[in-house]
Amino acid sequence: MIDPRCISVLNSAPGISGPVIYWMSRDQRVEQNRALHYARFRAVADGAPLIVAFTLSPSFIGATFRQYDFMLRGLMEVERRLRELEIGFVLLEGDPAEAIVRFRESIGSGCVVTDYSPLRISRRWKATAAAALPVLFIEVDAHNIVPCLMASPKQEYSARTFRPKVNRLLGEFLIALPPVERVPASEPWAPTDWERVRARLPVERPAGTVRHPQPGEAAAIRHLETFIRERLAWYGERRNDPNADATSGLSPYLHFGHIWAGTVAIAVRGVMNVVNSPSPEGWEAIGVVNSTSPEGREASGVVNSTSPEGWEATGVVNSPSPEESKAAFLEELIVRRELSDNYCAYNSRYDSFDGLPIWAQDSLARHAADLREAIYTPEEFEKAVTHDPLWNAAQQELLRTGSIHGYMRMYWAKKILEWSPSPREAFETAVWLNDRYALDGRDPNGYAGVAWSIGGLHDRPWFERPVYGKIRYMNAAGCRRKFDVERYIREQKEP
Ligand code: FO1
Repeated sequence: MIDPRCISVLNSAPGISGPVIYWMSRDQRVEQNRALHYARFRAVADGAPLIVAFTLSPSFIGATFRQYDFMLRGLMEVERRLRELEIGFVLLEGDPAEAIVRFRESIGSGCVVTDYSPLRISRRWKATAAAALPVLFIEVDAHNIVPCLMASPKQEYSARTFRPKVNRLLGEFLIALPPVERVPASEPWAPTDWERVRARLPVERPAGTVRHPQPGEAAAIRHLETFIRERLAWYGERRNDPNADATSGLSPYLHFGHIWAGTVAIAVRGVMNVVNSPSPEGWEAIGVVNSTSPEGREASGVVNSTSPEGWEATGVVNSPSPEESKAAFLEELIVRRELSDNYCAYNSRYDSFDGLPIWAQDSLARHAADLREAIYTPEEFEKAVTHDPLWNAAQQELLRTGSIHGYMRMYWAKKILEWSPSPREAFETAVWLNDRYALDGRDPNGYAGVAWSIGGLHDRPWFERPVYGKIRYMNAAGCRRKFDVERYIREQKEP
């Protein structure tokens, strides 16, 4: 059974007998999906069929064909897997709230279950559906490890305040679910015509080819296995080197829910030996994540990190051991990622300059009129035509691959602050480009990342300087000290 602390009731209508619908949105997978498990439990208890419905919205926060393509190919796998379990799958087009209400009526469903997202658009869909559904409507946090609303009842100030809250509950929620079994009462459903769905998608298809990872649940697991086998041991040492290929690359899979963060955490925590480990004996000491608490690492000065994996600024590492690599990765996977959900859940202006901490807004406003070394329009940023080859390389990486290496993402965002007419416009440009081109854009992690880089979110005031005010500064010299900048620039031009 699913822990009731993962569950919220969204309306006051009764659950009645009839098919159960799982309205899938954020967690687009079959295994390790608490919402699907809960819906299945209700269906089996009632002797009723279970149908998974995905409502395909004609627009989603600036997403273009590259994100829809990744998502739809993942959903094809969901449909295939569900068919093997004799669970129905249906793709509904049009306005999501209206579509789900109509569909429920058409099959006489007695209960609708959905997954959790803190984003406004998802909340709006659910609020509209909750008002119109005449049957019980339930939300299950299938995305976070510790359910977002359970981890904390308020917006957290920083990782330092959030970490103990998550760590206290981690043992109670980091639990693998059993594999999904057939639902006896379910009937076969007509297969989705994916080609027709793709052809009709009314979304923009910006020019340029995208080389991105294979989508879907199976690919996500393979990606995780490769990361653990080949890169995890080097993560602490090399994650800030964009030429080193040491980061997990799991972000798009986590965004679309092709994999549960808990699956990743359990696998990483369980690693006792790693191929290519710099010191294999080091792995023998690895226990649970709490055994090397991030507080301990910060106190000892080994890791001085302050942001999610994708937006890391100052990961300072003195030849970390594989054990420290693992703890550093888990800190980002669990604490920093779930802190982003906390930000979006409790700050309705998460994607705007107005959502930033007041000290940061005030400080940036005081420096809004400072002389800039250059000023670019959003379109110039988009086309990667600034005076700085390093910045252009990061933007080229985004255009080509749908992602920017974690360390460079920060440089990318901070220079947008430096070269925009105002901090507010900088924030809007960074969010626009990230939403439009990043495979994992439109995610709480992306909004928190931009807010961290440009607006001091979850950070502290630093020394005052032009344009940045008290926002943490970053420059190309810092990049040069960390990695071979010329090589990175070259490789973005000739991938
Ligand atoms: N969720 C849906 O339920 N329907 C959609 O049509 C849809 C499109 C979409 C496009 C790009 C993207 O990045 C996400 C999209 N999502 C969609 C949802 C997404 O999985 C998450 O719910 C949110 O991004 C929250 O993190």
